[in-house]
Amino acid sequence: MPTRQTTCSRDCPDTCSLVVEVNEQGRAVKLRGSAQDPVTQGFLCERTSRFLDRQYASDRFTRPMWRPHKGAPLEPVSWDFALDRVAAKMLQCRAESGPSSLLHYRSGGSLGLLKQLSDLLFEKFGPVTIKRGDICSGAGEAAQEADFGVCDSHDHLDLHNSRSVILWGKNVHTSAPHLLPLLVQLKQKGTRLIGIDPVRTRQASLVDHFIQPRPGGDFALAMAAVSRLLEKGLRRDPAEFCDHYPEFLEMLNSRDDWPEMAGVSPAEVEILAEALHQGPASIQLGWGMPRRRHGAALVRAVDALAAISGNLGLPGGGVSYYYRRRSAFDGLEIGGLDVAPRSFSEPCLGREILQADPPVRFAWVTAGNPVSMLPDSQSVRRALSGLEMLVVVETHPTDTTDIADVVLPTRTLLEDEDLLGAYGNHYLRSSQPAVEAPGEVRHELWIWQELARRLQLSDVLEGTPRQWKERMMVRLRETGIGLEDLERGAVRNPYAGQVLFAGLKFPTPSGKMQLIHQAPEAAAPDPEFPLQLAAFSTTKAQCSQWAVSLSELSEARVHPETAGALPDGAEVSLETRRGRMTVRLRHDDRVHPSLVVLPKGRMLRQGGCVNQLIEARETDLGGGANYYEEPVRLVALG
Ligand SMILES: Nc1nc2c(c(=O)[nH]1)N[C@H]1C(S)=C(S)[C@@H](COP(=O)(O)OP(=O)(O)OC[C@H]3O[C@@H](n4cnc5c(=O)[nH]c(N)nc54)[C@H](O)[C@@H]3O)O[C@H]1N2
Ligand SMILES: Nc1nc2c(c(=O)[nH]1)N[C@H]1C(S)=C(S)[C@@H](COP(=O)(O)OP(=O)(O)OC[C@H]3O[C@@H](n4cnc5c(=O)[nH]c(N)nc54)[C@H](O)[C@@H]3O)O[C@H]1N2
Ligand code: SF4
Ligand SMILES: [Mo]
Repeated sequence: MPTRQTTCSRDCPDTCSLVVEVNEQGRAVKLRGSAQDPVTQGFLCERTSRFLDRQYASDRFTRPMWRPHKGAPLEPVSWDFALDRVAAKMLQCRAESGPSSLLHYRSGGSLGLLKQLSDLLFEKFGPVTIKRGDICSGAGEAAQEADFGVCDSHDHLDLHNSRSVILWGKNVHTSAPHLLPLLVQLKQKGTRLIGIDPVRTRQASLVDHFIQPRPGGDFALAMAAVSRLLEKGLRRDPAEFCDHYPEFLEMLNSRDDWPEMAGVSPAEVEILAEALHQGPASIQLGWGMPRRRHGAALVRAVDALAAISGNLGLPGGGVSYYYRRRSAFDGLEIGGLDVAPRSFSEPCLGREILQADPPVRFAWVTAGNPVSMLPDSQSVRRALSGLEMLVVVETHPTDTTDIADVVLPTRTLLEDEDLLGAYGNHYLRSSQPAVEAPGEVRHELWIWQELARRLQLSDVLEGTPRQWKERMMVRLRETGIGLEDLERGAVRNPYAGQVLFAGLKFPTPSGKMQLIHQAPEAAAPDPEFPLQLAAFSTTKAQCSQWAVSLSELSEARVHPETAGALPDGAEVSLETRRGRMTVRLRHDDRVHPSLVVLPKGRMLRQGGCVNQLIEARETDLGGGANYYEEPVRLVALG
């Protein structure tokens, strides 16, 4: 059967090269991972292995849809009908209330580089109101930028130089599966693997040592390990390459109960400290861990631990969190927050729209499902429902399209044409259509160009997708890499080094690493809601895009001790200060006793969404969302 090659554009660190088997009718019949791609290595994750069910789902949007009035069902209309009305409303809002009365919201439904052109159009039209911060990795990125001056990672193959690899809050089996073969290989050759997670994930059976701190206990764990390292003796004086070392020591010495605070034993601290002391040790930080109130402080504490233990700037070391996936491509001239007349905190989007003065009248949402995925779903729903016009560019129905006035159908990852960097490796890839889009589905660039024409901005986005890809390849061409090379397969980013901060030089104003020197305040316990609610990724879903049919109720996993008299399988009420939701209880002794774990991604339209229970709050830095520490209680259904 003929095959076509493209790239998975989902919000996932791996960015796999896909091989699509296409039959004579032009229908994709099988998806495989490319064996030629050094990261993909011939296999796909569970959710994309099942993507053909989603690709050919009967509820796929294949025509523009229009809601004649609020509450009415969506009706199919022509592109001209839909875009004429959208453009007229945009011009009206700008003329009557200024550009800040329009909101542009783009999330991570596709990580294609061309998706930024939507930002460009809305900036040229306005600039309009945009989001500020980042619910996904905002806190972690801001933490590393504060410490190192940049948030980037060692090459993943540099792990071959590590004596120990510490998987800190990183659920590789679920959210970065293509790192697994490398970890297995490293283990076989004797690299020591350590996992740190409040949930004993499948990783516990892979690693040599699994440490299960209390959720958010990572700051204290890092401090406990630094204390132990100081007792062992340091290889190099941190003051030579770090600012604020005396203040850091003062903070460290302000208490002596760090292991108890972290909820770990001195023996576990010793395992961690010894691995770092021997070095080289690489810390692989998960993207999830910093999604809590003091998320950035946790990352900064881990960065400090790596610095003081002598594991920065050398092969096999480093704290790898996010790979700068756009860095090799030429950027677009977008001013972003510098020019936006107004920005709303992404985690608090619902409340910010509801309180906006002057009010928001129009919103354009693309590549996201904010009603289900942002904290406090109900306020997001109320805020977006109350606008004069909500336009959503989508492939499939969501909680957000359920309240949209206009839905514009766009291509799936098998139909798309774009460029991709990865946030879990240093490879660059291209996507090109493996199958034709059905019905009246259009590439997003076509949608923006048609809109631009109606807004008298035709010149802003001129060009085909391929021409735009070429425009982003100028710097790469200078190194001899062309678009044709990316279309043939993954190419390593020639601008990314193997190792960061060689010679212990940091791109900070002083040239030194910045040590955190203020401990976060512990949250006051909430006796009425004594547990913490968190919803983590599962292998069955990509955020709100499920690959399996869902059971009637969401499952809440709790430690049997925590469940007490509530039996396994019982229907219980999960209650926070924001609301309540009926869930099925599952006893699971791998979950830390203070946690209630739900799957991330279920929608309101699927019988309940965890984010309806989660308050909208920002993290300490970077405008992240505090998703993982919502005070909660379990109540028997009477
Ligand atoms: N299958 C699947 N894969 C995905 C996604 C998906 O929805 N499904 N989502 C994608 C997205 S959007 C992203 S951002 C990435 C990353 O996706 P994330 O879901 O952010 O995954 P992880 O980085 O593995 O972070 C989650 C891990 O952090 C642990 N954790 C939580 N709190 C703490 C803590 O306080 N301390 C420590 N040490 N650990 C903690 C959790 O128990 C869990 O094992 O993955 C992508 N991959
Ligand atoms: N409780 C809780 N909530 C969380 C998290 C958590 O851990 N716990 N994780 C958070 C994280 S890390 C993230 S990144 C966010 C993710 O939140 P979102 O980015 O909103 O993620 P999705 O639910 O995947 O929604 C993306 C939508 O884009 C659509 N789409 C796919 N391809 C395209 C395309 O090419 N163009 C357009 N226009 N649309 C496309 C998909 O059909 C899908 O409906 O959720 C956050 N929400
Ligand atoms: S979602 Fe991630 S692991 Fe799955 S195919 Fe896409 S890039 Fe690969
Ligand atoms: Mo994310």
